[in-house]
Amino acid sequence: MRKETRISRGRFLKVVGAAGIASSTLSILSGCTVGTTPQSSGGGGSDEDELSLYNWSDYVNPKTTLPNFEEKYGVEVTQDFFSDNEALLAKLQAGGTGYDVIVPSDYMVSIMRKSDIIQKLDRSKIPNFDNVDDDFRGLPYDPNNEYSMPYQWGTTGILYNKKELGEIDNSWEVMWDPEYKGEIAMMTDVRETMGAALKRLGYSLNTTDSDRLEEAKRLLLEQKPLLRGYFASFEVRPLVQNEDILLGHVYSGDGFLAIAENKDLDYVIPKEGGTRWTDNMAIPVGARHVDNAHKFINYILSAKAGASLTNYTYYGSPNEAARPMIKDEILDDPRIYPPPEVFNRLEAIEDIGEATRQYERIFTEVKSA
Ligand code: N2P
Repeated sequence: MRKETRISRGRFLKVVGAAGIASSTLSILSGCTVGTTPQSSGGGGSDEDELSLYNWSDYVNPKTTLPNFEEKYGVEVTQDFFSDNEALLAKLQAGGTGYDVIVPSDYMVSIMRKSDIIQKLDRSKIPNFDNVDDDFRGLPYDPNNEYSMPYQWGTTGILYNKKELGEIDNSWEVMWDPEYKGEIAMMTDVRETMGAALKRLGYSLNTTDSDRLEEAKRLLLEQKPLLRGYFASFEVRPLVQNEDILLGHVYSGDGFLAIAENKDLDYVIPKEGGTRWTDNMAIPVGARHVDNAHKFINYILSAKAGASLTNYTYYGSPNEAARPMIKDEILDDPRIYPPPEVFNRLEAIEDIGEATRQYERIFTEVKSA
């Protein structure tokens, strides 16, 4: 059983593993911090020795990423989890989080820049930016990397039980198949689930066309009675892994973590296309440990930390220098590093401005229907 254990000031702060799903769910649902809250940093050690990270679940190598940073810099890291970009945004908008490093995806970096939620980076403190692959520099959401540095990238697709279903036709259609009623889970992530419906219809997942969005709504309403429910990706994973359901909509790494535990599962990127995303490290306005935040970002961009991340998470690395240390079985896996004909059918989620509200309204209506 995998475990993520961190020790802080001689105490176990938390254990994340099978049981940790519950604890990270609680943290997300209640908005509570697991471990020492950034606001209550008493108990020894100065503020300068701390770093508060707000991250996706299962997004560090539990053996190396945080422990090695803590040891190298003498900084104690507290990690909280969010379930999707919208939850991250809402938390930051509410203010007073004390987070020092957050990990928004591409379009969310753009939204956070426009809303003054993240601050400019001091690039002189991040020399390891030199390690970043050209393909991951200057992306449209932050053309000069003034506010963000890439963390990991991946895709969103379908985790399924191959033993029960055989090789499935790799199409979003399977998630609408009445034969699997009650055996399907979709993500609560608005842009991902609206995106899946739009892709199934053959549209861009960044469309702002109201008619197309209404069509996607009808498709999601048609699917809803077939679903076990809408869940965060890290909650879909155990449902499929433990064979409670047959088909789950997941971020690729959650799929591969499940496959590592259950060889009867597989992950596919639907032929109609889906999302490819890049997650990024950024420093919120109001962060209390800005210097440590820069140290952390620079550390993650080291070749060793970058490779160690990908060797655990099964997400792609934007770190070119890390490549020689990434396991061949990952680099050669077309489900992780898709070939151009698959990759080119994927789209990055973009900041679509005012139309965001329309996506949110429709998805709320679908969920409450
Ligand atoms: C990590 C989830 C990756 C985030 N488990 C998707 N953007």
